[in-house]
Amino acid sequence: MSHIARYHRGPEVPLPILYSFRRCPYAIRARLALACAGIRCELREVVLRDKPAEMLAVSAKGTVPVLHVGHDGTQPVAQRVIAESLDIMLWALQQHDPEHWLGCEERAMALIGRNDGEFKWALDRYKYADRYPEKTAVEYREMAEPFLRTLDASLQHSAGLVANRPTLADAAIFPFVRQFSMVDPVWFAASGYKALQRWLSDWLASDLFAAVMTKYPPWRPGDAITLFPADSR
Ligand SMILES: N[C@@H](CCC(=O)N[C@@H](CS)C(=O)NCC(=O)O)C(=O)O
Repeated sequence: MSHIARYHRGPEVPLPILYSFRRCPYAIRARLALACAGIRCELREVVLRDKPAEMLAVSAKGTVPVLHVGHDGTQPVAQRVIAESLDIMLWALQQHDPEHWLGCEERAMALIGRNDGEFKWALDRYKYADRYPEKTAVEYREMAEPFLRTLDASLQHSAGLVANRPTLADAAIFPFVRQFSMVDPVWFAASGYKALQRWLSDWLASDLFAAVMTKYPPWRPGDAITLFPADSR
């Protein structure tokens, strides 16, 4: 199979390589944007405790996702490594934004900042409370709740978190709310966050989410190319 693929915009450029980890919420948000934008990649599934040297060679910080654009090929394409999930989302959507996820970046980025800051902090401790014995899991969960209340209040009035449609904010935040809900699904289902529950269910049931959650074996050098999204041609 050739390394040369077509972007939706036409010119022949090398296929970007996406280093990814299926369950990582940052990688999920990046895959959502790439799939939404219709950008084909070569997907390399990473095992976090055994990161490929090829990934570390382009991004020494060692987090996933990493998108390596212009790594190879016959055309003179500028090398570019994008090693932050939000930057990958913006890069993808700036090329093609069929669902209009862009357009309210200021409000989206403010909410995503809270997600990646205070909410992620509390989520990690709620999920792994045994590693953070200063407080109980319930106390950590309570520390996550102001953010959930903000989300739920927005969703009571609109279809998306910052607009009356799903946007960058929804795609970027959904994987973290999913992770939160999975810590104690019974508690989450019984909670008062009804609008948030509906929103989460809709994302979980979406074709887009299904398309980005295909299971792949860990990548090893020399493997045949794995195309992402799986049904892209
Ligand atoms: N700010 C980064 C965070 C990415 C991140 O922390 N990913 C985790 C996996 S969910 C990771 O790669 N951790 C490195 C490790 O566990 O070794 C982003 O938005 O891409």
